[in-house]
Amino acid sequence: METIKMKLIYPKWKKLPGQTTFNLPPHGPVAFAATLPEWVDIDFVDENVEEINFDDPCDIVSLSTMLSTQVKRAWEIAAEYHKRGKTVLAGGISAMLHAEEFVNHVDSLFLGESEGRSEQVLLDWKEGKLKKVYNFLGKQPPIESVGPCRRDLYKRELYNHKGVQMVDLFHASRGCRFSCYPCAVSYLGGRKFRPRPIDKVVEDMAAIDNNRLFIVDNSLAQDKEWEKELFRAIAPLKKKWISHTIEDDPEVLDLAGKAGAWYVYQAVYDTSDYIKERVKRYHDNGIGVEGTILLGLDNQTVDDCKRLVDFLGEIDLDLAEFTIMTPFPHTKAYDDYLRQGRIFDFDWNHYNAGQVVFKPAKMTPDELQDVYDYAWKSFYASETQESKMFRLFCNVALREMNEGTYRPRNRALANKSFGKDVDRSIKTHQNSY
Ligand code: B12
Ligand code: SF4
Repeated sequence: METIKMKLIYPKWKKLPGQTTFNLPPHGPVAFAATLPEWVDIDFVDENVEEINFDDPCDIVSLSTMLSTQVKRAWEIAAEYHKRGKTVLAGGISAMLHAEEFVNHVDSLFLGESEGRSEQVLLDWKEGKLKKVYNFLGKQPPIESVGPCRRDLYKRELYNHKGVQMVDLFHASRGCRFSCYPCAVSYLGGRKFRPRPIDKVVEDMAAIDNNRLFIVDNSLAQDKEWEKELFRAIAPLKKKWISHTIEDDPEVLDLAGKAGAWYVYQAVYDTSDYIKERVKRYHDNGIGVEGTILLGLDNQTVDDCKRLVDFLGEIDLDLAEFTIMTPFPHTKAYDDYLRQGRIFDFDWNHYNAGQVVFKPAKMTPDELQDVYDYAWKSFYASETQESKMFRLFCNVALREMNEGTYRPRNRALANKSFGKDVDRSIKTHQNSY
């Protein structure tokens, strides 16, 4: 088959004002790239870290989007390529969540997971029979068909934050059996937990030339036996990893800690002793905790939000991330608020979880915006986010030094950025758990 050149683009999205500015290598585009036949030569551009040269020669353009805040930029990019007479395909999470509008901006929209399916799309295009929509929503391919991502497409030097090695994104499972109110995952993945075969996970993970990973699975609290098997199997790889929630079970947490769990994103939704002890149990197993705190739920007043923020000081979180309740399309929240006439802003660039786009039940939109600003300022008043992150980084680097796997990307740059001898600081740092 004659080789074709594809320009694969991950459109830019704007970081929230309070957020640190590092960029992680995006997962969707390289997972999609892995499903393309070998006769496709890919030129990958992550617009968050480099500019697009619209005049680079290519036969076809593919856009891969994850967040709602990327879709309008994706449409601008498509328009630029249309001016140059190129065919534009699109896929990815927010292409699915905004499909009704997206389809008007591209030549072909792909909905669903692409394993075993992308070659046919390109063959259709070659024969001049490209369909406007390829809809595989609700029809997931066999999980065994998920293979290693095309990580060779990353320009590694662009993901080097202040000389510190960033994480690689990794999938050990797909789907989620839960269906939480503000979440779109059940719409995307069909409300079914789909674990990958453990031997494939180990093989795939071992081949990644990076000791630090973000296991992006929706939740590691879905199948205890699989989790235990997974953690036992990956422990010898000595990787260090971030993840979403891990099952609250003594044996699972113990195995997770031994398998290299570095820190987790854990929802902090109330001020109960349960949450306090949950955080402690992670720490007891050497696992850090970044609390994720959603503000603006229908049962919350301004005082409730402030009480929740104060409570964070008592539970010894390593980091906290605050988000404003946002009714993302294809969530229960969106359906309810829309029906109740409470959504007043449909500009998808504002759907970044840092801006109020709906009328909260027990406060005004301005009050919610203010309490969100208060939360960030208050939590990081005594120690900056950068400094807290550095401590988490020290924890992992210390463990790596002890295991002989420590490999800073750029020592000189790290020392300059942090204004100190980073390696010495790590060694003298007291592990906080
Ligand atoms: C990893 C992740 C993140 C990472 C992203 C890191 C990075 N640089 O990529 C981080 C932690 C930064 C993140 C942040 C947020 N996230 Co997030 N995140 C995810 C998560 C868990 C996985 C995404 C992923 O990597 N999927 C794996 C890849 C392989 O899947 P995929 O992209 O669908 O790709 C497949 C297909 O779509 C297809 N495909 C992909 N591209 C293309 C292109 C073409 C042309 C074709 C044909 C096919 C195709 O092929 C692939 C293989 O089958 C999803 C949930 C989920 N399960 O998807 C939420 C999710 C995307 N996030 C979400 C949210 C809410 C957020 C936050 C707003 C909330 C928060 N504070 O955490 C923030 C962002 C706000 C901000 N301004 O900071 C929402 C979406 C919201 C929205 N509509 O914008 C999701 C869906 C979860 C949810 N709760 O509903 N997130
Ligand atoms: S991915 Fe997380 S928030 Fe979404 S349904 Fe599953 S458990 Fe709930």
